[in-house]
Amino acid sequence: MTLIFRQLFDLQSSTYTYLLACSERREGILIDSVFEQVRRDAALMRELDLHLLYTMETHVHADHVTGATMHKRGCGSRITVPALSGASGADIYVTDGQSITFGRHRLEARCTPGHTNGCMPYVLDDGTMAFTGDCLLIRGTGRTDFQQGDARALYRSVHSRIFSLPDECLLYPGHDYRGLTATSVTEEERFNPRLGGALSEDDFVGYMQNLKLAHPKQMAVAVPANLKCGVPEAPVQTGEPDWAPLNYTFAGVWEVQPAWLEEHLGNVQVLDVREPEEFSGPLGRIPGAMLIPLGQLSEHFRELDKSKPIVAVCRAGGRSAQATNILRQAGFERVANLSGGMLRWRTECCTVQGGQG
Ligand SMILES: N[C@@H](CCC(=O)N[C@@H](CS)C(=O)NCC(=O)O)C(=O)O
Ligand SMILES: [Fe+2]
Repeated sequence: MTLIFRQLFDLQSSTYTYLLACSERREGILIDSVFEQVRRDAALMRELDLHLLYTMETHVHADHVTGATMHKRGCGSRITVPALSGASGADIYVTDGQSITFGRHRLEARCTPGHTNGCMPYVLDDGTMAFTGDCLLIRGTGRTDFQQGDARALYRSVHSRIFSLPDECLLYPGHDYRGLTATSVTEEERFNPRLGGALSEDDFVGYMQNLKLAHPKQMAVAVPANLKCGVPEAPVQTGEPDWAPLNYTFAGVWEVQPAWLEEHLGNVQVLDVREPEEFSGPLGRIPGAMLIPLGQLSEHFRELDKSKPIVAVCRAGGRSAQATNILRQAGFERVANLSGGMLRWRTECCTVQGGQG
């Protein structure tokens, strides 16, 4: 029973989202999802063949909007928030000591007020990993100057609820502003410059009173939205393409399936980006496909019909994925990659022009 674990990053807010899942039952959870990354994270869940059971918030974030509601709308996941967070619209209001189970694994909630009242790190059942949210960062801590921030409470929370975990327990923070990814209990106990080593509660209060950080840029939008679990103010313009049932991959490519393309060959422009000898070679080609080898694509944009969506194809779907990136950068909006290229096209018995058997 292996734990599937991914640390995902949102560059805009320096937020970490954690995916944890049970390899046997294929059930997973996301801790601190980000609104702008919902499409990416949903793609990863799909590619790993995982069912999202819960999105879990460590607290009401001030710097980004949670993706909880959008995930719920997309796949029916249930929203958990800390009971003391003040957020409404969740499915589960988590209290101290409560367990959240996914497959054969379990996370236990640990209440740690200080950054906000409702801060709730989660500890994995075997004590090897904890997700600290903004309570404890790597060689740092969450700020205590807004929401219900309280430096004394935070010092006590970290010492009693985090430093009491096993020494080797790996700690995964809600953010890191330097690109660091993980730390451990013993490391932070010894080296945290705000509250580790011999530093006292009064030392910590003095440190925090003089942090003088600018407020997060998104705060005015993020806090009210997160108090409603990330329900968007206005109907969301998702930017989802509507000309075909496209699939977004974790690699960042929009893909179309062979069966759809075969039925809609007349409505799109099929662009084959293989070399000429492949185009006339044994794999054959898609009826009506236009040949522009990938290396020459940027010199031939004018030959493409802007009024029709473009589906790019190659042998196995790699070069054509790159072609879709090039076309998007050049301003073509309705562009997709043929999933699996000619190899899959043939496996699925779609119509081939030329080629062998
Ligand atoms: N500059 C960041 C703000 C960063 C920030 O305030 N982060 C909060 C987390 S919600 C924090 O507690 N930071 C502690 C620190 O940076 O020491 C932004 O605009 O989003
Ligand atoms: Fe925060």
